Amino acid sequence: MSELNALVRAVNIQPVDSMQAPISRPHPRYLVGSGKAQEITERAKELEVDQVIFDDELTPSRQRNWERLTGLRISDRTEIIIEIFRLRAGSREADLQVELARLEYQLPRLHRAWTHLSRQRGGARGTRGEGEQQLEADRRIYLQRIASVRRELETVKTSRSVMRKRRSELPMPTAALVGYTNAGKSTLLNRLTGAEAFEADRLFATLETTTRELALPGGMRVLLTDTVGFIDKLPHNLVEAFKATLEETRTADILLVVVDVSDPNAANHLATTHSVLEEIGINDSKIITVLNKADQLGDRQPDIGLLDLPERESVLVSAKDGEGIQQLLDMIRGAFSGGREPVELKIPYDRYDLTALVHRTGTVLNEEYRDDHILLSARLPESTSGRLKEFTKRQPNE
Ligand SMILES: Nc1nc2c(ncn2[C@@H]2O[C@H](COP(=O)(O)OP(=O)(O)OP(=O)(O)O)[C@@H](O)[C@H]2O)c(=O)[nH]1
Ligand SMILES: [Mg+2]
Repeated sequence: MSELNALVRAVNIQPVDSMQAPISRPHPRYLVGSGKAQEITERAKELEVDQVIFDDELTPSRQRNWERLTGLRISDRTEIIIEIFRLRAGSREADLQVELARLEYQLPRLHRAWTHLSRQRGGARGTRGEGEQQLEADRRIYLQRIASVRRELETVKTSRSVMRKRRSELPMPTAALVGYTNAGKSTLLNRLTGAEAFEADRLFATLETTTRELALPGGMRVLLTDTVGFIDKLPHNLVEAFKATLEETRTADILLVVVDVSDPNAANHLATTHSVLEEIGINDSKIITVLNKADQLGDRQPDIGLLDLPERESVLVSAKDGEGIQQLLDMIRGAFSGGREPVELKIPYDRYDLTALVHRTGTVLNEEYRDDHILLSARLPESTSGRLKEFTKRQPNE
């Protein structure tokens, strides 16, 4: 509830009261049972509110039912999150992505206006009412707009991938900062690279990705990208819409998953982050879990659930006062350099793209162009050797 409160405030709505209702079985009409619905309605009338906001997503028909019941404006968490994104968007691409999510959210909810209209005008008998024709016209307009936003996004995306391609031709390994909103990703980027990414104590401060060069101990240079934050119940169409932006995350060699360790919900935030990563198709990247805001822990110990992550390295840091930063840098370096035995790779020509990955992330010791494959001998970081398992000729020490 405190998170919903923060979300609502972020769109300049003043919350006056909150109520919780157990949902054992989602009620078809109101989500909650009709007794509870009545109770909520009475409370809303009593407090003379303008709007009722649900933390769970309401189906279009439930939303309509609620509007009929209360005569008030009814929103849900999804609508609020989309609105925050709309307010924050600062580039053409982000604008378009949010617009797409917003149109898709509204499309099935267009009846609202129609219901209104047909009630006002008494509807039509037998023939199709004006309201219904209006609804059809509205839907057509929405669909056309959705199509044109998609087209424009494609164009923006193409130029972005050209840019990324150009960048990936540079022999630079990449890392990305991901995690729950407000975890401190931008602050960490600034701390690590001396960048000046926008950081603020507010939800979804960052909607654009920022990439900076990071010098690791020992001289290796990597590109570090800051990304948009995640949140519990992140609207699916926003995830879809932001896939292009999150592409940076998918192509990163390692992920720094940042979590605010001082937040009582840290473990949930981490779980949400991992499920969003999965949703955008990332499940085999090398991950370092960064437990940030250590300075705010005081005497408390970090949640043991956060530290006990199988096969995942974690480090306790404070982006604010610098604690643990050196250790984090060493870990990043370790993840990239590996320093292990060289592996032999047999890469078929139709997977030529993979040789770029090897060059980018590892040290190539030998490269031969055979008749039907490329033979590579290289020292690779774990992240890359994992991805190339099926092309490994022989594992060291086997
Ligand atoms: N005490 C303390 N505060 C921190 C630390 N790191 C970040 N913060 C604060 O946490 C707030 C959020 O930081 P950001 O860096 O904007 O968080 P973010 O993860 O980029 O958030 P989004 O862009 O919304 O996803 C800011 O007020 C920071 O000053 C830290 O180590 N300690
Ligand atoms: Mg940020």
